[in-house]
Formats: sequence, structure tokens, C-alpha cells
Amino acid sequence: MSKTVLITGASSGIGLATARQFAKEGFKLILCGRRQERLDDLKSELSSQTKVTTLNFDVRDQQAVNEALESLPTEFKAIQILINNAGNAHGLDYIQEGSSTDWDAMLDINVKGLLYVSQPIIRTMIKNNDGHIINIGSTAGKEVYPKGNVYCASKHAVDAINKGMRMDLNAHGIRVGAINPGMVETEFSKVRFKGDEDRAEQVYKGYKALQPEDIADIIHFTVTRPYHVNIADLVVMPTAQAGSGMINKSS
Ligand code: NDP
Ligand code: 8X3
Repeated sequence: MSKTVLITGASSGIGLATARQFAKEGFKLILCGRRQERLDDLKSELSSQTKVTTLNFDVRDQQAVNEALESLPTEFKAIQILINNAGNAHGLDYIQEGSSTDWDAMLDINVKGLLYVSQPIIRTMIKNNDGHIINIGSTAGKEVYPKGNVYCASKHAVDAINKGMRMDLNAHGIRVGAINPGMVETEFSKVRFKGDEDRAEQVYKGYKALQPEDIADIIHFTVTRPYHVNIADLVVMPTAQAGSGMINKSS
């Protein structure tokens, strides 16, 4: 029987590519995000390959998260795989110049949002004795870079939550692991730079960045290992990258 997968942030980038890859393999999909039109388009695209439903919520709104999960049709309720992917950077500023609105957004979405989505799903996984959670961290959760301050803090928190979840859920046989990408060419920089497309494009110029499909492929590999294999913490960078913010643009 095909497994049921919930992907947050399925309307763009890594989440969208993961949805496409999983649909090809016949996983049942719950696609989440705020931009309903994009989720509807993706559902139409993938529905000939597998069963798809969508949930619209802002991960910051715990009540909306809970109501959305409760509204799932019966055949999608037993979520077996959770891909905690929704998140973004907001701004790139020295700490003395950063905006508290950006700080709130990153901590509320990347950290608290991940917790709000995870807890009810974890309870279902414990009840059903079946679960695998993939947390999308970042190289920014392993190393800090100038002006990355609060985004890096949010991803360091994801790193800690990933480890803590794995410990707490170990007794329940639930697999927990993180995929920590370096630079991936998505809408990430467009969001970080508040719609400034020229500035966003510069981030991926002069080298070959990872593509969202590269990460989708790794997520798919991770969830298709035999049950006794748990990929706990994986870091992946473009070949041109040596660390957070260290990119060889002449490669
Ligand atoms: P995108 O901007 O392309 O996608 C972000 C996704 O998150 C969108 O689908 C968006 O959906 C969703 N999202 C953002 N805010 C919220 C919210 N408040 N509530 C619900 N959903 C939300 O970026 P990526 O695909 O690159 O990012 C995905 C993950 O990968 C993030 O966690 C990011 O930190 C991480 N990452 C990205 C890297 C990169 O270089 N691109 C590198 C390392 C990690 P919608 O707007 O429809 O709600
Ligand atoms: C995204 C990668 O280096 O832009 O998490 O923070 S980075």
C-alpha cells in the first residue's frame, strides 16, 4: 500500500520538487502552503499519478494548523511521512540593522511553525506505530555567516529540534532525520530580498547551485531506505560551495 506523505511548503522550490518526485513513485500526497492557486495547479498536475489533497494554512497559526489537519479526508489521516520543509530567510542584515518583523517571521515560521505542524502528526504516528520525519535544516544550521544571524539561529534551532525529536521518538520506532542543504536555486532569495529579483538572481550566478530536484532526490532516497536505516543528519552542498557563504564563483 502506498504511504501517505505530508509536505509543508509544497507550493515552491524544494517542497514542490519533492511532491513531483513522490508522485512519480505513487506516494499519497498532502500538499501544504498558503498559495492555494499553486497548490491547486500542482494537484491537477499530479492527480493522474497518485492521490493528492491540499491543505492551506500559515504554519505560524497553531489553530489553523490543527483545524487543517483535522479536516483531512479519512484516507489521508494516517500520515506516515512528514517533510517539514516550509520556511524562508527574511532579510540579510547586520544585527544592529535587522528588522524585528523579519526576526519574528523567521523564528515563528522556521522554528515554531515546524513544531506546530509536527506535534499533532507525531501523536498520530505514535498511535499508529508508524512514522518517518524529515526536517529540512540548512548549512546555516551548522555554521553562521555574516548577516545570517537570526536565519542561522532558526536553522540551528531546527538542528537541535531534529536531534531532540529523534531522542524522544526513539522508543516509538519513529525515524527522524535532517537534510541540510547549502545553496539551492529556488524562490528562497526572492523571499529573502523581498521580491528584488535582480538581487536574488545574483545569488545563483557564476556557479552551478543545487537544484530543488537534487534535494527531492535525496529526500526520496532517505525515505525509501529499509526500516532499520535512518539517515539522521545529512549535509549537501553544490560542488562550488565549501561552507556557509563560501562559494567559488569562478568554478
Ligand atoms: P521557497 O521560497 O521556494 O519555498 C518556501 C516554501 O515555504 C513555500 O512553499 C512557501 O509556501 C512555504 N512557506 C513559507 N512561509 C510559510 C508560512 N508562513 N506558512 C506556510 N508555508 C510557508 O524556498 P525553498 O524551497 O528553498 O525553501 C524550503 C526550505 O528549504 C526552507 O526551510 C529553507 O529554509 C530550506 N533551505 C533552503 C535553501 C536554499 O538555498 N534555497 C538551503 C537550505 C535550506 P507559501 O508561500 O505558499 O506559503
Ligand atoms: C539557505 C542557505 O546559505 O543562504 O539555508 O543560508 S543560506
